[in-house]
Amino acid sequence: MQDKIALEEHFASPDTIGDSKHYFTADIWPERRRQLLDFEAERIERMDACGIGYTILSLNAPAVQGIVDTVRAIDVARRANDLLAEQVSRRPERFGAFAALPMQDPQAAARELERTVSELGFKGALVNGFSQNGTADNAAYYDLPQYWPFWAEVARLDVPFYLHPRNPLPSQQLAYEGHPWLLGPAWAFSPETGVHALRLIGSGLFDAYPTLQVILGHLGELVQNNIWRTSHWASATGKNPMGVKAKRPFIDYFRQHFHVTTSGNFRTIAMRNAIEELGGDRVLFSTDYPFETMEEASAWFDGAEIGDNDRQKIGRDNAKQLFRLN
Ligand code: GRE
Ligand code: ZN
Repeated sequence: MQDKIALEEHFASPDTIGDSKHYFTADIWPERRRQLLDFEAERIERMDACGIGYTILSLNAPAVQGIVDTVRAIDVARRANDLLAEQVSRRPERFGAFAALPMQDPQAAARELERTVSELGFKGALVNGFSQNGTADNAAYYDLPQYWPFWAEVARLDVPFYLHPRNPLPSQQLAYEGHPWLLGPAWAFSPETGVHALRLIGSGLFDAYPTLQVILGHLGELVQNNIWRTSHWASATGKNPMGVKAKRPFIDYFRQHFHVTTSGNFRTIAMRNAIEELGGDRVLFSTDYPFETMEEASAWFDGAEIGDNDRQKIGRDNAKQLFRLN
């Protein structure tokens, strides 16, 4: 398929490039490093070769979310966003931008979102899970009350919020001890991100801000796979006596406030499941470059056994609509 749009496509700034290194062996890292820092050369070549017309770029992970010093988090986010804005302005027909946000300070995050969306034309934000706030062993999740004014700003600006994975903190990795291969994309990214998404739902956030739209990568970060059971037990209308605040069944919020992308999960059964669960309007193509290859993502997607109407929507039209692209 030509002219696909991809939404989870990463770059790194000089401040954040080191965060991606440990995922790769020493022989592979120099190539990934080069690809993360590149905008105009290899990235465009590969997009052309793979039929990807437009990508919305975002910073690597955990990057800003892993910076304990709030002043530095604000500074690194701003510099990364300015670097990205400069690159996008050179090729606005090929690149759009998601803002990195210093969520350690909700007011600063709201201001940076306003700046990047209103002044720089960014399409929304991509945030790498909870933020380490003040001390390294502190995780701030965005359902907490101090974030609600931030969400009001997201709703006011009317842009999507992409909740991207990061690993749980070392103090929360008991189940992974002795099995470091379970961390990162192999497993830990998805339950960590899925729990965060469910916290947003359960907090009643979407009752307060009924227009908010959240994007999850990797075909739904396991939320999709368990949504009936979660909804069955956790909803206020269900069996759970533990004080969930959300008024309606979880599955309703999942269907009305979430989109999922194919980033890093090139599995037709899982994509079909997403189409059935959320509808073909809420599934969007992405690759997760350079952690995955555009070639594998595109070859899989272009040939996947889904209807051609769904392929057009997932490959391009849904993104055009969600981000109001021409
Ligand atoms: C990502 O950010 O998407 C990512 C990493 C590290 C490994 C794989 C991956 O940050 O998809
Ligand atoms: Zn990613």
